[in-house]
Order: sequence, then structure tokens, then C-alpha cells
Amino acid sequence: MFKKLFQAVDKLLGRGVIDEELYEQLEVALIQADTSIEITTRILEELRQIVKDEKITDPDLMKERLEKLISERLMLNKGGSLNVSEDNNTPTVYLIVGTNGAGKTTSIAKLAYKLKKKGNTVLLAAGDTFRAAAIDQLETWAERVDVPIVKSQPGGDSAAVIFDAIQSAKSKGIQYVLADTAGRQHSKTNLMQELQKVSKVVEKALGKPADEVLLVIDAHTGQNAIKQAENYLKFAGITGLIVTKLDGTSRGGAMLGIYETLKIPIKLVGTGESIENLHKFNPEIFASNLLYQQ
Ligand SMILES: Nc1nc2c(ncn2[C@@H]2O[C@H](COP(=O)(O)OP(=O)(O)O)[C@@H](O)[C@H]2O)c(=O)[nH]1
Ligand SMILES: [Mg+2]
Repeated sequence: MFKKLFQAVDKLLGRGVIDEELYEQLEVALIQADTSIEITTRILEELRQIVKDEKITDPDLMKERLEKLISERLMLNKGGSLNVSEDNNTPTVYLIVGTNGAGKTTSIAKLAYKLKKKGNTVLLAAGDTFRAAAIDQLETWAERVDVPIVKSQPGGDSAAVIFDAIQSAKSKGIQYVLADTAGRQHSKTNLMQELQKVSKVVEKALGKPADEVLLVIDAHTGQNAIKQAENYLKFAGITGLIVTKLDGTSRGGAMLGIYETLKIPIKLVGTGESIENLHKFNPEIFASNLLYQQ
């Protein structure tokens, strides 16, 4: 699809000069994409330095360097891949956490589909035991993707369901366990403590922590995203992010802040409601989406 830079930036680029006005418009563009003021300032300072050091006079080249600068900030040592269990007798366990409606259950279904398509065996754990509808939703996905599910009655103990799922995967030699959890606000300490318990139970069942604890976060989350990730790191030891709804109006600039301050990498991105709409995180695409409009 043809993408163009924010109109105002485009117009300034067209003039062929790099000046204060152009820097100002780039600043506006980044902030509009939910990048924090602090990080925007830092990025533009670095850009100014590069322009100076490399004696760049062509605005198009400057734009390229800016994209590179943003994607480099998001580059991760592991390139966004998910950790897997090193022991063949122990399943790989991913614990999925986040607020209500962020896209946890949908992302689990998408991930199960992706893993299964690659020839892996997968089991789902219906750890969101709060509402009957949540269990039904995961069960419907399990049927569609054709993977087994371990569940309890509504109101059951989430940690126990996840424990049982891991035991079941172990005994059946299933490679992956994807565990759903109930949505919770990061500020509700009692609910966050419950997640701590879930993490401990996973560790007890596996003899090590979950291979990934993934925070599912809606791309539309603003600067509150950092606080949210901070609390999830504290209570649940998150190891990565799944950023959902990048097909919507937000470009997810706040995620830059999460990586910058907490070093929590984005592992996967959700780009729609259907089962194929989950992708491995790509820093270049993410960076260019921050700067461009569809
Ligand atoms: N457009 C879009 N919608 C999504 C995406 N991921 C999830 N959703 C939708 O967000 C809503 C909430 O998702 P759900 O998985 O139930 O969230 P949960 O409460 O965190 O488990 C559902 O309507 C999903 O179809 C995505 O990447 N893009
Ligand atoms: Mg759910």
C-alpha cells in the first residue's frame, strides 16, 4: 500500500532543505504517534547529531536515517523470537497476561494456529476462570484451531488449571502450553498478587519459570503503557510484549518507551481479528509505521 509521511512533514521535505521547521514537524509527527515527549526529544537530538556528523543535506536521506534510528532502538538481541524449552521432556510454557479486552484470548488462538501450522503440538489452558464466557471463548478457538484445552468450572482456581495443563502436556508429550489468564488492571494489587501465585505454580510444575510471560497490550494505550508494563514486570516478571490492534488508528509509539525504560521487547504484533493476523515483531516495519500514514 502506498504510504506517505504526515502531510506537513511531506510538504517540508519537498522543499529540499533541512531546517528547524522540519525538525519541529517531525517532533509533532512522533508525538502524534504516541511517542513520549522525552523519547521524541532524545531521538531528534540524536538525529541532529547524525545530520551534523554525516553532513547530511538531503531531507530524504535524513528521513531514512531517522527510520533507522528508531528501528535500531527497537532492535533486540534475539530478533523478537520466543524462548523455547531446552529440555525435550518439558513443554514450552507461555503465560499470557494483560488488561481486559487487550486481546489475550485472541492472541493465544492466533499463536496456537501459528505453532500448529509449523507442525508443533499445542495445548491451551483456560486460566481466565472469572467468567464462563471467557472459558467458552477459548474453547471455541481450541475447536477451530483443533488443539486440546484444559479447563475448569467458572470460578475455579486459575493457578490450578494452569498447573493441570502443564502436567497434562508433560504426560502426553505436548510441546507448547499457552495459558490464558483473567484480565486485570495493573493498579489492582490484589489481582496482581494473584498473578504472582500463578507464576509460582508454573515454576512448581515446570521446575523453572514460564519460558515467556507475555503482556498483551493494545497499541492504542497511551503513556500509561509504561506504568502498566512496570507493574506487570514487578508482579508477573513479563519477558515480552504482544502489541495488538496495530491495524487500528494507533501506531503504538508508547511501546518505544516500554523498551527504552524497561528493556521489555516486543515479540509479536496483532494486526487484525482473524487467525492469521499475528506476526513476529519487525523493528523496521514498526519504525516506518510510526512515521507514515496509510
Ligand atoms: N482489530 C484488531 N482487533 C483485535 C486484535 N486482537 C484482538 N482483537 C479484538 O479485541 C477484542 C478483545 O479480544 P480478546 O482476545 O477477547 O481480549 P482479552 O480480554 O484480552 O482476552 C476482540 O473483539 C478481538 O477480536 C488485533 O490485533 N486487531
Ligand atoms: Mg480473554
